[in-house]
Amino acid sequence: MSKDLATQLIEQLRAAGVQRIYGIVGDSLNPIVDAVRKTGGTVQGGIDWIHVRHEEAAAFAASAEAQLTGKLAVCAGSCGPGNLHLINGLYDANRTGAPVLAIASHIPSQQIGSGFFQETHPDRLFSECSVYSELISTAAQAPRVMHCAIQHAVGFRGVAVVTPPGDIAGLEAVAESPQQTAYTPGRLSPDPHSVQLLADAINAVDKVAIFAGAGVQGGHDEVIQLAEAIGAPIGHSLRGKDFIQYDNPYDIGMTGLLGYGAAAEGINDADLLILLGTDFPYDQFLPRTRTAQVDRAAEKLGRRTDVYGDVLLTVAALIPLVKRKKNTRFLDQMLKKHDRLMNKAVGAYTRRADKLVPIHPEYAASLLDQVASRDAIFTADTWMCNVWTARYINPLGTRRLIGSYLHGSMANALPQAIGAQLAYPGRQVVSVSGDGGLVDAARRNGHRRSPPAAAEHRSVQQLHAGHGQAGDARRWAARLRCRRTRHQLCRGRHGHGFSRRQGHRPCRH
Ligand SMILES: Cc1ncc(C[n+]2csc(CCOP(=O)(O)OP(=O)(O)O)c2C)c(N)n1
Ligand SMILES: [Mg+2]
Repeated sequence: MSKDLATQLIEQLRAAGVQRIYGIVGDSLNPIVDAVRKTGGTVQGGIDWIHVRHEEAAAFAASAEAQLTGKLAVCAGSCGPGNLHLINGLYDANRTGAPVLAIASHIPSQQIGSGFFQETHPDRLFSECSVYSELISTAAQAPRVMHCAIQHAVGFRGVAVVTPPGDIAGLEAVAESPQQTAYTPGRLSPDPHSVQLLADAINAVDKVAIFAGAGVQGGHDEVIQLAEAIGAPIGHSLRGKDFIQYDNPYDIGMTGLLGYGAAAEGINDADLLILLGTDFPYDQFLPRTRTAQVDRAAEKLGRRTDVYGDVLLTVAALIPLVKRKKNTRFLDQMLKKHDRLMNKAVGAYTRRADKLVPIHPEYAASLLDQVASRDAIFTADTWMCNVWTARYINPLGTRRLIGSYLHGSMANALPQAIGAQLAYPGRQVVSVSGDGGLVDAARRNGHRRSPPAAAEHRSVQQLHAGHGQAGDARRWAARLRCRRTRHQLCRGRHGHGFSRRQGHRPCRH
């Protein structure tokens, strides 16, 4: 076969359905970049190269794409510092279970181990933030490594890293590529005995509460049905929000650092708390005993009345085994309390707030909820933007909200929004960025102040929360429907909160 190895590796990615690679071109990565160029881009059924100005943005964008589509997404960095810049975004992707493949190219193969210019050991470096990380040493080995990397990323839902030295990527391809089979994730059926034990535990007590995480995705109706049968209020984690908060008459909000509503009390007052598809890390917000857990990640089980299985299948198996609870006093109390708290604490920030100066970010977030489209994708920066989006954005079952929820990196929202917009060009994408996160993301994208979400990605809408100069939340909100605009609620150096003074950038339409 007369093609170079880089071309073969890129063909394998094409066969796996990859449409774009995020990264920065250069030195050891050039054979790969050239192979991408030769595909002619997506207009010719090939792969697009999406240029970023810092590889961390490449990893976050690929991660967002993978999280939203559930499919493999790819980023790349050249040897040494180039792929070191990927690492924060890759940690985030791996923790979040996003199937991302990173091409971390390497120094010339004959120099490995000599302390050469830019030398690192990517296969070792990335081992902690990946499910697979392998050095490519020969042309004969390469297609198998690429195949294994793809399978690991999609099968184990995490990051796979392949490390081709630049000279090896330029060698002639010598081995056939393994056949790329379509991968459809299956569901994990629970052991009936464990389900019976959980049903017994539920039947033995009066007050049961549910805490739902991202693992409830696809099981919304079954969880609601279970809650109805056993009179259980449902709290949720931030990652569970998209999949359980909508159309949920038993919703009592969130607990933990970003908590609101009656979830904290509901969880603590229950005789039994059932954790569904969540590995909520904050022990101090969970009761120490009286918990049961359902999860398909075996490594997260073992401390409770556990069931190893998919939430959907486990809950469906559980429903016929639980005795319907006639006494719904606990549920009624919690729902009433939740209602009161939502009105008093959460609602208070948005009532009669339209005249307040500076404009409250809660009010801006509530406007955003009203005017954003029904299938909008929101990305939120770590910390206060998480709080505001968690409280005021309604998922509706059709929207998506992602952030750096497990890794907690700042400056994630803008690059994630770029990945989301490229994956879904027809959907509205809104990045809700902190001023700190925005400046950080801006610097990485080579701008002195606020980034235009890169000229080529202007359809991303940005809501900036932060300091100083201003826009007007209502004007911004009214224009949100106007595509290709960027409006800043705030930007600058001094003071907190939103201001309605000077500096509003006019809509470019
Ligand atoms: C990469 C990184 N650096 C530092 C931190 C620590 N940190 C967490 S939130 C935060 C402030 C973020 O500021 P901003 O984006 O303006 O958010 P807000 O002020 O709205 O909370 C910092 C520095 C982090 N989580 N990640
Ligand atoms: Mg800030």
